[in-house]
Amino acid sequence: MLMKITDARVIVTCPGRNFVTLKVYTDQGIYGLGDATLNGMEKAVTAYLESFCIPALIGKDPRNTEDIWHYFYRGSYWKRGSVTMAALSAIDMALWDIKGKTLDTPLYNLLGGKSREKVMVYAHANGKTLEDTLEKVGLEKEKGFLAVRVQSGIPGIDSTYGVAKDSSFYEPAHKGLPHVEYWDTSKYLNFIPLLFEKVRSAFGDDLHLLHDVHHRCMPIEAARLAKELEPFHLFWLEDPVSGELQEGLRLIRKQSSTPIAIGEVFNTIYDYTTFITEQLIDYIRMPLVHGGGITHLKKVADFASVYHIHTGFHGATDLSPVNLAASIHFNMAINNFGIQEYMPHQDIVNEVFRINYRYQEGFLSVDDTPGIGVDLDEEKARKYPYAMGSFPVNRKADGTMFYW
Ligand code: EZ4
Ligand code: CO
Repeated sequence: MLMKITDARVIVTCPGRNFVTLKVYTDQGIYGLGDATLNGMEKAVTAYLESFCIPALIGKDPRNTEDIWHYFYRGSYWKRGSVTMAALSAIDMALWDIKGKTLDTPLYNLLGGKSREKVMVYAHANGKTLEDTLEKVGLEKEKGFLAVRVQSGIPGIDSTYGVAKDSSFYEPAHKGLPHVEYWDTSKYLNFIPLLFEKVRSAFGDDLHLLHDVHHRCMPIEAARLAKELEPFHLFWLEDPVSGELQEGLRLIRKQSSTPIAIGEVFNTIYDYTTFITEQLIDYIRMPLVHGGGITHLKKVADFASVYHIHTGFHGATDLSPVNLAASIHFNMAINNFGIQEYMPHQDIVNEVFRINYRYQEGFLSVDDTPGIGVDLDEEKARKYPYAMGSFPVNRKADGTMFYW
């Protein structure tokens, strides 16, 4: 049998926030969906898909997921990079979706079947003050979560990334151009160990606790933090330093046994080689949607497993339900799954996307719909046109630009 890609389209919709979805059509009447959402850079990914990838896809056999991946990766002179890899991720996801639908089987079956029935997820607790944060952790625990990421406003710092002013939902980007936020690492470092001491003593030893530093420390500061948090047994400390300096993790590692997760902004295995081969981290954060899709992440996860490193994919609400469903399939299948980040999308998002997963008592599971199993209602999607949004930028009190 022959099978051919006949067309593909990019659908950009903004039910509360922007999502970019690639829809790939075949001559067999089957189509596949892939997530290409890159927060703040949605139009850049769309332009690359529309100006090059889609015309290059037409006529190819969608079943050749491996060759098509390499056509866009090796075949491209300008390799790697968030924008091009998000586009390639969407292509890859859509083709695996088609493969599952063609073979009438859910994606996890194509990746080795089930290693588990459901995947453990972590929730988010963000409070403006220590007391507020303690209360938020309690609320997540009541919803059955076994793992909670704890972020808090810091005394003396006006606004803290990841801690929403309006706490009804989590949205790191703002409409329009970047806001400026001011940052003070020493205030942060003085406060966080106290926060975790309180959370641990309030909720006991069983609850898994996570924390995201958002790349805000120098290696030696991160080493101090990891060491001071050691008594509170974190599940992980995320992005303690800016991840492009892989050698920086050696300093942290020498000082502390606090597990480290890194890489939500990475996009290929080459961002991880020192981390993995020197066992400098414990969890891979790079998600399917930004790390080259299923084809590439399967290789990264397998490589990591040799070094006893687990997955812990990024899963904030600025990644679409297509990515989340694909991630659950992937997590069900691989042996070295660790944890999956989970924030429920707002209801209007789940009106645009028809989802096939559900949350129950600390875990997510997917049903047996073939392929990835998520669909997109294009008529509803059209009701929510693109709206520009961007991340805040960070400056120190004296005005110096600071990292992400
Ligand atoms: O900054 O989803 O671990 N989660 C995070 C998120 C990310 C945003 C990026 O778009 O760090 O808040
Ligand atoms: Co993060």
